[in-house]
Amino acid sequence: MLRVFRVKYATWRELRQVVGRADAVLEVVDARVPDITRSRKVEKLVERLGRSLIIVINKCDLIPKHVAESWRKFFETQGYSAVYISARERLGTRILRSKIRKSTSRKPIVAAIVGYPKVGKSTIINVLKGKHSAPTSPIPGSPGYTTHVRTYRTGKSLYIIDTPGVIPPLGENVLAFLRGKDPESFKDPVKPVVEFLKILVERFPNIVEEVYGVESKEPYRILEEIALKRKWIYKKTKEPIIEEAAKLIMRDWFKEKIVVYSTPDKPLIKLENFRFKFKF
Ligand SMILES: Nc1nc2c(ncn2[C@@H]2O[C@H](COP(=O)(O)OP(=O)(O)O)[C@@H](O)[C@H]2O)c(=O)[nH]1
Ligand SMILES: [Mg+2]
Repeated sequence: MLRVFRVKYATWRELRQVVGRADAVLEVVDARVPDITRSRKVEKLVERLGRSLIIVINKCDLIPKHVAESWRKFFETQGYSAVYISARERLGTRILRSKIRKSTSRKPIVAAIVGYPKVGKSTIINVLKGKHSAPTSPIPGSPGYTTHVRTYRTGKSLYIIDTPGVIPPLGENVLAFLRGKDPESFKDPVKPVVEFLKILVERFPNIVEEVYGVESKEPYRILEEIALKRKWIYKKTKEPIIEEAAKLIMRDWFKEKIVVYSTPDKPLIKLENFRFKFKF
């Protein structure tokens, strides 16, 4: 099959530029899997460039409040400033603004948003921009700076860089999937989803049946049944197209049809094991 469309992710160079232009960097993570959607590499980059970092745990409407609270504490004990919000429901955004203000003594403050794809970066930029913001360019305090990057003045002494820094999700495994890699960009979408289904079946035995009406507890069988139900079948062989079922599950995770979550004590995926297993 000819692939006509591929999502092009920002490069690390672009990410460094965005971070370099900011005083405060908001690292947005998905509240369901903050451990998986944070990036140590970005955190180190922000530190190295001497910017202040705020971890923004977004989509908190999807998890219990005490779990959001425990994640905030977890990040704070690691020495990071953290805040939990729901950009979609406009919850926690006042606290976020005040965190940004307190993060640096510089005035005005320029804030940048970074994170993996689909964590809610654009939604947060829009919320922070608000209704009454006005576009301003170039970035204050950088005379003669002429680029396409726009900042928005949002309230007193706070500017938001309009372009988010996108962290490229690498690899072909379940982490790449949860980090928002485009389903069409996987060479083989089945493997990462099988890894994911193994975790679901083990930890949340009813969820696959609830979401897909499929009773099997065996990942490949689950994919087959999902494909068969939707009549995704190879014409010649009559075999189910499990790649399509796998991509559906990837999309459904981001459509929030599947809601499970990590806690600091009980991560959805043990990252240590993963690094070892997949050698990265
Ligand atoms: N449940 C929930 N979904 C959100 C929230 N913020 C953003 N989203 C959704 O997450 C998806 C990706 O958001 P977007 O802002 O485009 O993410 P980006 O790729 O990081 O810019 C969209 O479907 C949003 O509606 C939130 O606070 N809660
Ligand atoms: Mg976006």
